[in-house]
Amino acid sequence: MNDAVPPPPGGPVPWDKPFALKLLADMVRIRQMEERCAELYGGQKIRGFLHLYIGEEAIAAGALNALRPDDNLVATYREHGHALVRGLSMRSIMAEMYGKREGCARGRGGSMHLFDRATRLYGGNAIVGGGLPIAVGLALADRMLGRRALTACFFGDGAVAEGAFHESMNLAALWRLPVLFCCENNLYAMGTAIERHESQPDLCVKASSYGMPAVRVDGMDVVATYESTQAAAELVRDGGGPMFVEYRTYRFRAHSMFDAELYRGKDEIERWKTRGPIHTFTARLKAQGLLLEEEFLSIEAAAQAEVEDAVAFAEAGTWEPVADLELDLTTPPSRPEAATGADR
Ligand SMILES: Cc1ncc(C[n+]2csc(CCOP(=O)(O)OP(=O)(O)O)c2C)c(N)n1
Ligand SMILES: [Mg+2]
Repeated sequence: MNDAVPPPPGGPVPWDKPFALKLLADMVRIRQMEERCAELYGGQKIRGFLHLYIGEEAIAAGALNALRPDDNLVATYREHGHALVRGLSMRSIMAEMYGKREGCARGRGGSMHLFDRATRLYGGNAIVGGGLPIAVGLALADRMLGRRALTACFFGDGAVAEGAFHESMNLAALWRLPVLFCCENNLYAMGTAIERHESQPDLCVKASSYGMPAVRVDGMDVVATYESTQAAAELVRDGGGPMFVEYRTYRFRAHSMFDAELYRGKDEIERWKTRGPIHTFTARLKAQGLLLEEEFLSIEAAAQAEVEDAVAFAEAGTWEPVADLELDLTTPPSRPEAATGADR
């Protein structure tokens, strides 16, 4: 139960028009891509697991635009938006969703494992908390190589209850590694509300106990996510050690495509929708004279065209031949027919 819904984000947008519209466009692109993914899932074009980010777009759009191309990125299974803002083409994301060879992980990863070395996206990850030790390792490697970059590690509130979270926070703080811990606190881990899985539901208090600075940010306000991530990233890059940013957010859709949502009321979802990151930001830009209705419509139309192009690309993509199935295996598969009597 999460009854307390703060007022919608508001106030002046401190950016020039091109930058403000870029961040708006990023949120719209994520939203439209994922709404199409939901339809494609219904049509069994996308199969397996699918976790939508709808409602949470201001985090990926704001935080990732505040990073530099040299920074590493580690994400979760709810990472479609992160991949898109990071610069992966929507085509390569959509083809990966389909499981086609033209996808960013050659169709072997699917929705939960978008990966792209060129943009330093070191993966979505199906394991809750699984990205945190990877992020600490990447940051340690950077330190040893003398690279001045940080590793931004995104994870949900549910990861805070995992051992990997504590081990990673401890080592990163002890060794003052350049990790930006980005917690997307959407108040639920699957069907479990945060008060039911955390002994200390104030996640900043928990993070501070490791001796690293922690800030809470309105994760539905793209101005706040950008500004606070940029400030935190500067500190981390300048050798200030790791930092923890808690983005308070809310997902508007079910946890995944298999979730009857019996753990929260429709009224709660509706109240959080008043804080929707796209419509509140759009209203602020219009009030400030930074956005005209026709400009908004053309942003939407461009996103729609990009989505349809990506779907056509994925449809035209190819399946990996069965003969290639053993590619990339590091251990030769054991074959029962080749086993000797001694093996048995
Ligand atoms: C180690 C591990 N335990 C359990 C699961 C099953 N599981 C999948 S998602 C999830 C909830 C995670 O919630 P949170 O970290 O808050 O992320 P959100 O889905 O809210 O973005 C769980 C428990 C898993 N994938 N990995
Ligand atoms: Mg969560």
